[in-house]
Amino acid sequence: MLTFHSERTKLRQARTELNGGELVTPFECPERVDMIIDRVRQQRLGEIRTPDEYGLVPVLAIHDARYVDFLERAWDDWQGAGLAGEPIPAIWPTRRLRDDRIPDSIRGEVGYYALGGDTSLCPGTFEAAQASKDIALSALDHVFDTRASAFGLCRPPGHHAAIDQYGGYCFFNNAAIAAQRALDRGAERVAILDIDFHHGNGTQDIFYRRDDVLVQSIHGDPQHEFPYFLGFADETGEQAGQGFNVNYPLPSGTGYADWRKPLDRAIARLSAYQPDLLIVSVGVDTYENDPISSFRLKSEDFSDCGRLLKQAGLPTVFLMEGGYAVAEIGINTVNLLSGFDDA
Ligand code: SS9
Ligand code: ZN
Repeated sequence: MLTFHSERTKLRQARTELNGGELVTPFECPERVDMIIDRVRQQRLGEIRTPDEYGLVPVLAIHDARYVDFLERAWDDWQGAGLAGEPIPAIWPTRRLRDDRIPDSIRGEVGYYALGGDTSLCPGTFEAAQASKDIALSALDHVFDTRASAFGLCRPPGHHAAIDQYGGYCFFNNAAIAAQRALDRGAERVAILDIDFHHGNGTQDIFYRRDDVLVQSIHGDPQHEFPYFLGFADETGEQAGQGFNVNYPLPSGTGYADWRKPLDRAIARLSAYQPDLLIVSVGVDTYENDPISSFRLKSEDFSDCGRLLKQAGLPTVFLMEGGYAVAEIGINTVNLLSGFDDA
């Protein structure tokens, strides 16, 4: 399988993450990419290619223009306001406040556009987010043109990013941007399957009223896991999208035997939908030793998961999302991709 990779993804090097009331070194770090690419080489997964550049047009097909402009200038504006640390919101337009006005001071804007306080902005974030979506689009185009599968080593991840919201380490929704491009190139139906530990709230929200993208997510129950406020089983889509969103929340401590049951159901739902192409949001934070998650998948389980995904029989675009056990992230990710290739 072909891998799309860019060193530009490492331009995002935030110093801080607000975690449990402390500023820690971010879990979502550039070393994740090095570990994965090293393993791709070591295991000879296949050729590694640099992505093409697509500019902002495909981003604006999904995201709000003012949001994109905000991301581009946020770091400079924060510095310009004389603020010393990295941009982290301290107030949000939550219940009982108005969310129909956008402040014109940077502290207010950060609160308006952030979905959480876990994702500090830094110089290089906008450029890395652009590299990440270029990787997703290049992988999509390769799969669209050849019907062979591909891996986009995206970073920063994308599935928590909504039309005008960043957070959960995500800025541009790479999977959504790729799905929209497939449709714009003539696909009739696209399916997204999100196997990251966390619910893909951004992806769900973007396509919630549409029937041309089937969105399914297997994740830690939001009753007790990030993002807490979306990802429940009763969220099935609205209007034209009714029945085209499927959530499979699972309890803490879920191991592979119970994790693969919803995977089988998701693959069955996929087959009924008959999409032209499948996009897998790949998170390996379902791993037993992930520092911020609570499932118990073992490294060899990812190989079996890849094998099962092959059964869907679809041209497949794998896009990297989460996975924070840095020492094992390469093994787990490449196990999944090789499991698919070898099946
Ligand atoms: C650790 C918890 C907050 C949320 C996790 C985002 C995962 C993206 N401070 N971070 S795949
Ligand atoms: Zn995750």
